[in-house]
Amino acid sequence: MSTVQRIQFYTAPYSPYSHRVRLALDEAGADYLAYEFPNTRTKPDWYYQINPRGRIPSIAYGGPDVPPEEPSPESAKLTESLALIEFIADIFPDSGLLPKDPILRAKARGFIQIYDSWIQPPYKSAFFLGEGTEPILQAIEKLQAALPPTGFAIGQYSIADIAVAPFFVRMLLFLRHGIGAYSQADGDRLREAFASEKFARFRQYVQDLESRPSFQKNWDEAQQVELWKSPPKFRKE
Ligand SMILES: N[C@@H](CCC(=O)N[C@@H](CS)C(=O)NCC(=O)O)C(=O)O
Repeated sequence: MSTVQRIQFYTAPYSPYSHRVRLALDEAGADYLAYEFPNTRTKPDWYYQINPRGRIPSIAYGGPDVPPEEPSPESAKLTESLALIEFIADIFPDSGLLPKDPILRAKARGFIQIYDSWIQPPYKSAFFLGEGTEPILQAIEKLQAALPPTGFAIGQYSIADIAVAPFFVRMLLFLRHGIGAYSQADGDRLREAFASEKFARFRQYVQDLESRPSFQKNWDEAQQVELWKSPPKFRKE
């Protein structure tokens, strides 16, 4: 089996996509170096050598011990949070983040696909664009139906839970603090719905995600509220 090489992780505290990777690294017990960008969307020129799209997260994997701002041509430049969490599961096979059983692997990937295809678009529309909240409620009902009666998405904690946790915990945080582009009436409707019996399974699932030690280690509610109070991408009416 190959030995794990140097992991230089590029991240920022506001970023839910980066949060996925941080959770995977900590769940796997990885040794890694983290470079934290401040809460700005602009990236320095050197960063485009690592991710030509200028997005976070990314990982420079392997190569010599260099400063994070001077990436070596010898490291592999890896991007896209879902690819990164699978990569971490691959290099730490004993972490169980991606089980060996092909059926469970397919279930984990399927759950992530449900999130990406069904939840992410109405979440963005409701919270970032203020385009109404009914579609996100319908989508979360579908996701609830994909969950087992108790516990994590595929039974054991896996990349499926890691992929959704940063988004669901932020979603409920935003609602508690009135953060987002939705109208007052839509916010009230969402809060009422999520507090109802119909969404009890979803609430429990998010609570389980949040209770995970790796999540607790990487979550500061007050900091998140501060970071998200007026991010440039929220379009308030
Ligand atoms: N599909 C990418 C999305 C990454 C992404 O959009 N990251 C945000 C931070 S959460 C970013 O870098 N935004 C910079 C920008 O908006 O210019 C992934 O899964 O890694």
